[in-house]
Amino acid sequence: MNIDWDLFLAPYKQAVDELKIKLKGMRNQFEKQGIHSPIEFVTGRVKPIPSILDKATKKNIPLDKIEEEMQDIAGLRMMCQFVDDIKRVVELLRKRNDFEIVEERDYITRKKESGYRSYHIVIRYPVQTIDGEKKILVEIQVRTLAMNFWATIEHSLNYKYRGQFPKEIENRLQRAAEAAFRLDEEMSQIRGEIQEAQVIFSRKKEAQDSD
Ligand code: 0O2
Repeated sequence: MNIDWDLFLAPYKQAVDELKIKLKGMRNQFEKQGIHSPIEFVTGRVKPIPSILDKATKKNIPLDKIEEEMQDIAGLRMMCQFVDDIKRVVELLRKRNDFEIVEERDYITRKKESGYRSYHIVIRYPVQTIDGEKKILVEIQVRTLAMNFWATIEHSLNYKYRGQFPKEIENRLQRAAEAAFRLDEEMSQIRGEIQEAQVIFSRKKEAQDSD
C-alpha cells in the first residue's frame, strides 16, 4: 500500500497544533487567576514516519488500519509538578466537550514492567477540514516532571540498545525509576512549602518587571 504521508499526516499535525494551544490555554487560565496550575508545561508531536512504520511492524498493524489501530500518531504530553496534579488534569480533560475520551490507561497505579509511569488518555478529536469533519485518535500522556525525566532517558537508551538493555543498565534504570518515584513522594510531602515559595517568587518577579 502506497501512502501519501503529507496528506495522511496533515490532520494529525492540525490536531496537535490545535490541542497544544487549547491545553496551554488551560495553564494560562490558572495563571491569570493567580492559582497554582496543575499543568507545568505542554508538548506535542506527530509521530515520525519511521516510528509509525516500526510500530506497525512490531504490532502487526496493516498500513490501511493504522488510522484506527495506532492511537498515538498524534501525541500530547502534559507535565505536572506533583502526582496529585495528574488527577486534577485528568478531571479537567474529562469535563471538556471538544473531544470524546475513548480509553484511559493508568500506568501510575500499575507501573509498566520497565518502570514507566504515566497516565494515558486516548481521545477522538474532530478536525475541521475543507472536505468536512475528520475525527482522529490522539494520545495525551499526563505525568510528573520526575516521571518525564525518567521516561525521556529510558526512551533514548531504548533507542540506542533497541530494547535489549545490558543487565547493568537495566538494573540502573529500575533503580532510577524507584528514585523518581521517591522524588515524587518527597515533593508531595513538602508541596505546601514549595507552592508558598513559588507565589512569593512570582510576586517578586512581577514587581521587578513593573519597575
Ligand atoms: P514514542 O517514540 O514515544 O512515540 P506499547 O507501544 O505496546 O508499549 P501502546 O499500546 O502503543 O503500547 O500504548 P501505550 O503503552 O499506552 O503507549 C505507548 C507510548 O507510551 C509509547 O510510545 C511511549 O511514548 C510511552 N511508553 C510506554 N511504555 C514506555 C516505556 O516503558 N518507556 C518509555 N520511555 N515510554 C513508554 P512509543 O510508540 O513507544 O514511542
